[in-house]
Amino acid sequence: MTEGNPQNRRTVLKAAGVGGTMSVAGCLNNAVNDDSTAKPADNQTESNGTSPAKSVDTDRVAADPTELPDPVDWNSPRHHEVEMTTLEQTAEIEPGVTFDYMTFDGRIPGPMVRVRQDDTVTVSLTNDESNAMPHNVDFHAVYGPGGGASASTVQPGETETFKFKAKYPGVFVYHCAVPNLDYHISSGMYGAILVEPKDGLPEVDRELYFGQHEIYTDSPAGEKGHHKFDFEAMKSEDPTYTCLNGEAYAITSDGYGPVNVDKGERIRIFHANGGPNLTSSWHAIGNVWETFYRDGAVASEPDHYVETAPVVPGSVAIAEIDTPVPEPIKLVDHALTRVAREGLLGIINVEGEPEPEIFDPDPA
Ligand SMILES: [Cu+2]
Repeated sequence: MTEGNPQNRRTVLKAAGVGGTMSVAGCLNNAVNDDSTAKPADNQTESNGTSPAKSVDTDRVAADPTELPDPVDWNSPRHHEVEMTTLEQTAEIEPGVTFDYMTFDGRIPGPMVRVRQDDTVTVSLTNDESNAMPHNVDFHAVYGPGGGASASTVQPGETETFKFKAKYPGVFVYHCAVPNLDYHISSGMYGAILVEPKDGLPEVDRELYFGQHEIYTDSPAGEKGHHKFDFEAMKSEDPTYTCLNGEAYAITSDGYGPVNVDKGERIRIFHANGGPNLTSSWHAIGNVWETFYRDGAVASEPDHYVETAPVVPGSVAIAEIDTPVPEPIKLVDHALTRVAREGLLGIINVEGEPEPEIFDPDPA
């Protein structure tokens, strides 16, 4: 835990310009020079003895939001073999800030598992031999002890297996559920499983898969060096970073780049909230959830034209949006401090010709 005045935990900050047209988030560690976003007194970096940054095991933990399985195209029950490997790896939350992550298959959120209702699934969970801790996986799509957690608890260098039948449709979180499960989830161990209803989901032009979770460290956001996990901050539910896909501002031009789409596409977005603790007030700046499945409950009728929707920890929401005008759509948690100061932002960049009948930035 950071020593000294807790008010100083996050003195290195940058506003993300969430309301502007052009501005997107920058690295939090640039904020010390950003006079427009902080009072002078707030512009002092607390020196708390953050350790030097570690060498990284991987250049990236942020999952590519365009990588998810294709829609179900089969009409009778199938069997699936799902193999996942848990990895404990040091990587950067943002440039110059390292953290000891834990992941499924080296990415956050972990890979989406996609099946059809009444399919069967054999899950083989391998705990990489380089790891130090036991891990397991609890699928919220499973009827069974711990959602498979007890059957999949696995020591480093070993593999454990269980099988289940996906009896009910929806999209659900999976996560590590060892006794320190909040620590493991906050370090990155969560993902989503989509159980499509027997009649499938409506066709869309594109699907994207994001995950939100919060990271609790012993140093202020943006302070360069190695950030150790901070159990006291977690117990206070006071995160240092709140991330989309595991890293600060990963899916923006300051990270790995936005997702580019063509004007007119209809897009389905899966938003997994791993938590472990904070509800997301999920919102798209410059757009609206045209169709919204609360908690990913696809067997229920969706809502329409929802501006901001709660996505509680341990759930995955589904939204479908239309893209009638070119613009950067900003995916945020409308608890906007998390956007301005904790790293949470993703951009969908809609490309195409202007549509002044719908939006005219400069009317005559
Ligand atoms: Cu774990």
